[in-house]
Amino acid sequence: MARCRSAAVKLGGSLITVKDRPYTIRWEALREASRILAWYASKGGGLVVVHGGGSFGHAEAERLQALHGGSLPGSAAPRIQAAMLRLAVEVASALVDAGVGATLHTTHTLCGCGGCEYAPISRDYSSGLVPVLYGDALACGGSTLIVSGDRLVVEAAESLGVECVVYVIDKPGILDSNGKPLAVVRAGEEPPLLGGGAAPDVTGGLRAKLEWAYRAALRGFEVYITGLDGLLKVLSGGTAPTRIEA
Ligand code: IP8
Repeated sequence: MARCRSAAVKLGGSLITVKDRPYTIRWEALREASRILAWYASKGGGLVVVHGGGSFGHAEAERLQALHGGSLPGSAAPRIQAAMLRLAVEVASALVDAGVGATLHTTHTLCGCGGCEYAPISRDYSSGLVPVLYGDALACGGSTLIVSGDRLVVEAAESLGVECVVYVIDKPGILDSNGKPLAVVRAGEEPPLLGGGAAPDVTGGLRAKLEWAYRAALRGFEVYITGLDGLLKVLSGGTAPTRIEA
């Protein structure tokens, strides 16, 4: 386990949910991810897990946005929070069932309108537990702020001082124009296939993820955007497509 002795792992909403079917979990993918993370933690790897909104938070936010003429008033936050909490409980439970000492933190109580507080996460991480947090929503003034898990995973990595940031998605990496995963993408490059899918995504999809990945690489983390096979390779000390370089 030479390369990543500690890692912040973002389980993408596209990986753990069926993004175009509201409130539907991809159980096989979630259980497989949980097994890999349990193996890593059992080998002594320090770990924080963040997950995305998929067909829970994104679908709910999009539905409420349509209801309110394109914007999200502060009164929309509770329903999005409830949707995310449902998913978060399932993710944390799957991790615990696989043997991970997962401890769930509700993002909307850790975060304020100006930023998030990572001390409770550091406390649990220092005790050998695996903090779990997730993309979420909170009421700020008169509107709802969506906090992306892609951002949280970078901030959590910084505050815990882990070595690697791994974004796990439902593809084997960032794809080239032939649909093959690119081995490396350098910060600022514009890969060809970033187009969003038909499923709702209120935080900017793959393009926004890549921007956060670039920031993490520029701040000195070893960063990957990869699939479940890639996650296993990276956490085993190897490398996998797509490595994001500064
Ligand atoms: O899927 C978004 O988190 P992400 C969470 O990590 C919500 O961007 C509430 C849509």
